[in-house]
Amino acid sequence: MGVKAELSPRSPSGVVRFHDFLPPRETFLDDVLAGLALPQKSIPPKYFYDEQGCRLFEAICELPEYYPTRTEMAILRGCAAEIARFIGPDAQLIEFGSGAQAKTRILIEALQAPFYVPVDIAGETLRSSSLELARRYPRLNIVGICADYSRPFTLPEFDGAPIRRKVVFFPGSTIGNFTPTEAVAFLDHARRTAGAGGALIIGVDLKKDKRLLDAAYADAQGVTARFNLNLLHRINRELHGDFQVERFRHKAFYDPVLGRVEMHLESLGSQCAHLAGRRFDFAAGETIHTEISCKYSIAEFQEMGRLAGFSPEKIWTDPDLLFGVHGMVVA
Ligand code: AVJ
Repeated sequence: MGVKAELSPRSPSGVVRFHDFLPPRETFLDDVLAGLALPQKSIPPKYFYDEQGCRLFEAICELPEYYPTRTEMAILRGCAAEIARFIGPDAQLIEFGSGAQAKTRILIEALQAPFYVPVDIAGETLRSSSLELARRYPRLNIVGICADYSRPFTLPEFDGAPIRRKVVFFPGSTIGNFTPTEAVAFLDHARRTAGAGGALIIGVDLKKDKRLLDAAYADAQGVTARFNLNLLHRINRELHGDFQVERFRHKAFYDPVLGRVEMHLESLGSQCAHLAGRRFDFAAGETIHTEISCKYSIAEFQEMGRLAGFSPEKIWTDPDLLFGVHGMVVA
């Protein structure tokens, strides 16, 4: 863990620095070993995002079938002034899972927010996006935190800065990767991060027609398949596993009863793979569950916010009601 000044203070006043709270590599190995030992083998979706996974996710966001990113961007653009009013002046914006920070720019521009704290597990992406943002907005102060945002990390202090409120920004419907129970616990963590007087701006994918959702998670070009299969490549690369990646296939479907998309990696035949001296057997058709993506109606999500100590105040949506951006304040 360390603090490193990557840029000296720039004119007129902005500063960029980075803090690292990276989980050790053993955490990845332990999580994969534990997940593969379960009756329904599974691996947490946060491990999708190595540098290659980040690139593939960026490509997913450009797909014609994957509506969430462009819809949320359009909502943020169209409602930027109103969102800025909701947030108010002199806010510190804390973004969980900041990635390429394209959505951030819309808010930063509208807000003139002087303090930005992106938190992301992918260190290179965090550094390059933050430095690029700093070039565009020279007065912006940025403290990039390289961390798994679902685990504890320390928020930076901005000495002598006039910060009126902390606002957690969690776009992209990443909250959908948690089960509803986990999501409430995560919202509670967001509320404690924002603190008294704080707020939350969170993007949440809405429930909708199964055909649209199935297509969004199993695109014609196979980019989502590559994103999913990259998890096995990553295990081979970083943990020296011997998965035969070409003998697995991407599987994704919306379950309207559970209100969620599930992604799996399905074994194309009976086979085994080795990792850290252990052997894992796969029957033909057996799957590794890699992701859930829960979808919520506006009312369902507002109720979850209340359970976590927020009071839901605003909802911004697109005309087709594909996606919702919620504005909530700490109750
Ligand atoms: C980044 C978690 C919001 O669930 O839609 C995209 C990830 N998975 N395509 C989602 C994802 C497959 C995405 N989130």
